[in-house]
Amino acid sequence: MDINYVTLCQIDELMCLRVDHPQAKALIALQGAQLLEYTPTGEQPVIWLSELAEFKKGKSIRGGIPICWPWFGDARKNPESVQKHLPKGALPAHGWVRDKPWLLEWAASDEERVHLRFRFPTNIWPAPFPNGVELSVEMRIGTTLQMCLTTNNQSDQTVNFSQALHSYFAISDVGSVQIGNLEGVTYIDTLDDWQENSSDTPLAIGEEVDRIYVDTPKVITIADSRWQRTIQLTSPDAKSAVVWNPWIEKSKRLGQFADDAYERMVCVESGNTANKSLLLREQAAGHLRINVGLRCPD
Ligand code: TA6
Repeated sequence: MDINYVTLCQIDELMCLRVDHPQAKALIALQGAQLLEYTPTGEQPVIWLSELAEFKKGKSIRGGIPICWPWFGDARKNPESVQKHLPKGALPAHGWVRDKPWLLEWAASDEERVHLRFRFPTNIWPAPFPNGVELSVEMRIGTTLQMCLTTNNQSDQTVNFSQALHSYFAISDVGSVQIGNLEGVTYIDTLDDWQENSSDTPLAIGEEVDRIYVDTPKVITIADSRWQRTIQLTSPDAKSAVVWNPWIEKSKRLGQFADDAYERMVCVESGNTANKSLLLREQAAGHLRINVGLRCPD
């Protein structure tokens, strides 16, 4: 590849793109078009990758920004409108595409950023999911990270799906961060029998958290007092956001996850999940965009 700042490399079984640009470094696996690392120049990493990440064909990689599509989480916990498109029987968590090869369709760079576009190599899906639904993702990697996941419904029917950009953010220490802008926002607590709840204070993490916030604001912040920065996650199209930290006990049960890794990461996953799944009419396209940037503390 002769694009400035981008080199093709192999890590164990997987082909990856390494971005080394004056403004930022990044690593992307062609499997899942999964951004694995993102570090703006002169900063601590913004996106977290497990120290125990495995680069094996057909196996999801722990960390980065997995693309969850055309369903999020447990397929059977999705609305009927999403499930009606899915085959019966066992289905993997977080959809079909995060552990499959994608194609690099386009790459360019300038002094500001590297711009990449990946396409899922087929629009033929397991029945009864409609054929002709195309999936692509664009990434702009510079002083901020921008991603846009596009679903292009070229089929002759309406399609319902749930989706998320499952971002693992790097933090200094779980006791030093607060998730902001979710005060007063209703969430579904998957750890409390999927009951609805809300809180009037910024979220500090002191136990396992696995919440689906709905009707979320465009901007969610991760304030990190020890690294003296705030990660700003802007998601103009998302109608939901999952906040997840496995805490102590679940960390011991997770694959590719050190027992103390919960101290160094938090997931804030912009998407259209739970009762905020997306309906796309035939010949229509839908976008899920995120912009990740750093803000010095106020
Ligand atoms: O982040 C929400 C969540 O659904 C959690 O419940 C946890 O399962 C996490 O995703 C990780 O899922 P994975 O399949 O990548 O281990």
